[in-house]
Amino acid sequence: MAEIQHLEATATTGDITDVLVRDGAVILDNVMGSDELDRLKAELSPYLAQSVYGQDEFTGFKTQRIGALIARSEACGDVALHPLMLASARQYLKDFCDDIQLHFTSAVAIAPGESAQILHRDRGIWGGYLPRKVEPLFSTIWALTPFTRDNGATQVVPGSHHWEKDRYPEPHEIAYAEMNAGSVLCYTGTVLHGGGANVTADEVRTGVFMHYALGWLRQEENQYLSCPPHHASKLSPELRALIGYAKGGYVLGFYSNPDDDSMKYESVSPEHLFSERIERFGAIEGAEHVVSSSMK
Ligand SMILES: O=C(O)CCC(=O)C(=O)O
Ligand SMILES: [Fe+2]
Repeated sequence: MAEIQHLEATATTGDITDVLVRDGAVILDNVMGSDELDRLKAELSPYLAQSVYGQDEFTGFKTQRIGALIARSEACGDVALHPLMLASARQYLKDFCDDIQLHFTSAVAIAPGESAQILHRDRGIWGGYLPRKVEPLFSTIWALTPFTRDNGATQVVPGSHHWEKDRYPEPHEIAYAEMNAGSVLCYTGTVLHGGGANVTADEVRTGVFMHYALGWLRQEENQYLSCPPHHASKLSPELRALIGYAKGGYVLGFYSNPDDDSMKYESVSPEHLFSERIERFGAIEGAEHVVSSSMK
């Protein structure tokens, strides 16, 4: 029977990325304490109390999914900025980008009677155009409730990020992300996985998803609409930059303010929207550098 390796919460970035390189998934046990869990549950429960179920087999007819977590929940902002997860995401994706961005936020609650989600690779959202040698994602699922094989723990196929595209796993190659509330599953965009079936009578399995992607890719959840500027203005500069209100390269992601007739905000970083003057990619290292990147 396949298994996902568990590490202690004291694991280092190197420990985490080593297992990810080998297996495509790893669980960190008991990272969050009960106070943090209570805060997350309190902030998310008003939304989860409404019945917004999936509308197809993939999203699950007995599965609730709510997004816009950065605008809706301060505690989720702290989860997104979790230092060990952020550092591990940056380390894991460093060969493919100058920096990462928050790509997707969701609370996913799988209710009794839900069937197993089809196994998939999350990188499929880009339609298969990304070369396989580019790993686009470092994803996390934080357990708000215990995850058990019976209540819908995520199915993961360790090692399948190295497989040929059309190889499908045998049942014994599928592992289940069983973990305590407060633990976190980290997995890559290329490993096969899917939500589990919930065969319990009365347990709902709830996870908070924070996915990080290469800074130059289109985000799965449109952060500028899920967290528009009047919400983003309440966030820390670091969180704002992480969700996309910052440039990702010399001319990547600039904006011009259409309402500013003084033309002061022409082709500037989104940070200017919030009166910040951080221009990480403001100056070029030299025209040669820009030209050589364009030739790669
Ligand atoms: O709910 C889960 O455990 C996984 C869901 C998933 O992989 C997805 O919706 O892409
Ligand atoms: Fe998925």
